[in-house]
Amino acid sequence: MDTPTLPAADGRFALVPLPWPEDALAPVIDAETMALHHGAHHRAYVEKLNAAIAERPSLGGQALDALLARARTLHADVRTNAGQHWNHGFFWDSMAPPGEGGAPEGELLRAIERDFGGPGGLAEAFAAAGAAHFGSGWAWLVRARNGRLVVGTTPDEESPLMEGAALGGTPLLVNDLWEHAFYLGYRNRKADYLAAWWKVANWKAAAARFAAARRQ
Ligand code: MN3
Repeated sequence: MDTPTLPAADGRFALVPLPWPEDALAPVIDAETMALHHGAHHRAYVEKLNAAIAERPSLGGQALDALLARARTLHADVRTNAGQHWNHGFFWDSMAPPGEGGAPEGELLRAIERDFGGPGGLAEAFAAAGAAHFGSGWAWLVRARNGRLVVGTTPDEESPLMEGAALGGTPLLVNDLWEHAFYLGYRNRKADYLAAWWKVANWKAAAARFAAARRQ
């Protein structure tokens, strides 16, 4: 389901195609934003990551999550681009065309009711966390190591998988808070983007991630 994190046989990471057409998330996210976000921004992170790793042969062939797990030891060129590559792959896989992402159900719904009072409370907490985050970053729904669901944000390229991250656990969903994610469609109206984003949340993917984390 989620984007593979291993480099290809030639040792290079690849830009994986979007899981749906560029216009599939409209009107929540327009096709031009998606084309630029994936084809220019994400592509540049992958190219810079490959260039940074090519300069450091000892890192060659390592999986992306293995790199993130030792983020503190990495040169900034590797860390920032590895983080951005992983986060963007996870972001694409956190979204589905409106009406196709399903809704929280089963064990995941029960956990959302327990920790947020219900899906409405979760949406509110998620949007509030994103709105309160100053500057570039990411808003996450995470299953913490104690089994609770937690909403929080990370700055820049940071993810819950990174060594030393302020927010730890198993990511279930992520939204991109960088302006390039919403500025063409929403301009300065970040709160509108955060509210609309729930129409494209991929609850089927979140449920699969939640079930896998509970089995560990
Ligand atoms: Mn982005």
